[in-house]
Amino acid sequence: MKLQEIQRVATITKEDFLNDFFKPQIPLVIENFNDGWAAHSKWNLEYMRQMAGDKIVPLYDDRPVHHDDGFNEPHAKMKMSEYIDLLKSKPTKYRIFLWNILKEVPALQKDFSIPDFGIRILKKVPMLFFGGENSHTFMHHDIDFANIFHFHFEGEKQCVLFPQSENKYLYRIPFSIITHEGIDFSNPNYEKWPALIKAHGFKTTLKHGEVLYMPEGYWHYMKYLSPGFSMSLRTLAHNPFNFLEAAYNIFLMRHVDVLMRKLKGQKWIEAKNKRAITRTNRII
Ligand SMILES: O=C(O)CCC(=O)C(=O)O
Ligand SMILES: [Fe+2]
Repeated sequence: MKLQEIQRVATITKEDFLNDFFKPQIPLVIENFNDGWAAHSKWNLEYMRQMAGDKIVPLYDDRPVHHDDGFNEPHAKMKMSEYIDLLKSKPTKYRIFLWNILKEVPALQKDFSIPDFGIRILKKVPMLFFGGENSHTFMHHDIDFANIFHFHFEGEKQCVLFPQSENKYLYRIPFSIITHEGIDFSNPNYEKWPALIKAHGFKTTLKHGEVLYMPEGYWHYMKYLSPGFSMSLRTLAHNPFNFLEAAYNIFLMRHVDVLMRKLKGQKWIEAKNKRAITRTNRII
């Protein structure tokens, strides 16, 4: 893989963001984004314990997909305060994924406002993600091909991104939005995954207070180097082809996959994993 460092700016105007990053769909890190957000100084794991300690949170680890798993079904549950103790005491695979702030902890809304980057950010879906040291999310792209603004708090997070143009090298799983789960994108084994050598992507390490802009449909792998959390804000896909692809994913692809899991069970998962390998290796 050839990974280029994502461009960084201290701050950026709306015009420059639109012209230099949104229109050409280039990722960016804004280091000192601060719209007067209280979140900037307040948000850390201890504050989350105060605000949401008694909430029961859904947790995900990195176990491979199993046909019995529903779409985004959690692997464990515990109280937020216990989860934060766990994060702080030792490395853990458990992550919180797509936790809607408005639904779960509405009081957190007063700590941030929806920023104006010149594109319309959806107000109802600010999502939180938490992870322990060394936990990671599978390489995936979001099902809705959104533009994503990913605000990071506490700790450090390693990010590896690929545009959709690299799909053919990534061992994509059919009828899904992930790549083959056997790949470690923080240290890939090229003997096992030779096509990855040809993939061109981006990388960065996010620190507290930084915002990562991910263009539409960008693949992302994220590894928490230390315990921390992030909030993602999103816009609808602007490119009409991406918008159509999103609609196909949401209204058809997802349901076909669920149906086939029911009909064929684990064989369906195995067949998809195999197909990811044969169709990718064929092109090299
Ligand atoms: O940081 C994570 O755990 C995943 C973030 C993510 O996938 C997203 O913001 O879309
Ligand atoms: Fe994502």
